[in-house]
Amino acid sequence: MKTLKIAIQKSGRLNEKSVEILKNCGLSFENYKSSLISTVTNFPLEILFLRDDDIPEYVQDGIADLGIVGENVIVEAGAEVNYLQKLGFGRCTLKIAIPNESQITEIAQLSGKAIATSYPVILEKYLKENHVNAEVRTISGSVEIGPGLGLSDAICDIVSTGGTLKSNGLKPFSEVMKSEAVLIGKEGSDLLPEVQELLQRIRSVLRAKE
Ligand code: PRT
Ligand code: ZN
Repeated sequence: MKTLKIAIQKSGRLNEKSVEILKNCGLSFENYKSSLISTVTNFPLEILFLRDDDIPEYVQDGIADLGIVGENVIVEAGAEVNYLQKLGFGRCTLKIAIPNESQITEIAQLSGKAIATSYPVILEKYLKENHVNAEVRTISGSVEIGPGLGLSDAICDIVSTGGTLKSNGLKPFSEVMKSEAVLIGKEGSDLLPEVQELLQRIRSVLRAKE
């Protein structure tokens, strides 16, 4: 039997639920915070613990056969991978938000404005589709403070409860994409019997939760 590799987030918002779904599939493995790789003792599988940003490429390049990561990260990376299964956790929405006092009411009014984001690829595509010519400012984190600092007129970031927007004096303006955690595979990996077996187990865990 081929030993598969699955890449999951090492720490962060998707780590706990990713570990949980694999354990619920009946897989036994140690989950030490310090380890970067863990061997499943009752299934031909190794688990790689990575930064979420690295997961789409690892799967595209076949370093891992499978991965669990947010759709937003896959689309931003432009990775060519197969979506095998939506997993129902890590749900969020990438939104454009503007300061509470902003007079902007229509998307066309974003033309000529600066928008701060950590998702330049997704944002550029959205602006293009909406025929908006705005300046995209890429920053790696704490995007929400951009408008307050005079760095940008708007932001494009992930929103879940909306609390972060609120506490930074911002309001949601438009929805760019919805996202949740998904199981991805290298193209063709779904043909492997071991992948089929794991996929079946994951689907029955998800069905039991419904
Ligand atoms: O270290 P590593 O690179 O692996 O992790 P990371 O820091 O890049 O990502 P992490 O762990 O923060 O998020 C992993 C994934 O969880 C994201 O790629 C999304 O798919 C998903 N997710 C779900 C979220 C959120 N909800 C979320 N609320 N990712 C980020 N946030 C942040 C958002 O950026 C904003 O700062 O939470 C804030 C907004 O939350 P609310 O509840 O105040 O609206
Ligand atoms: Zn990340």
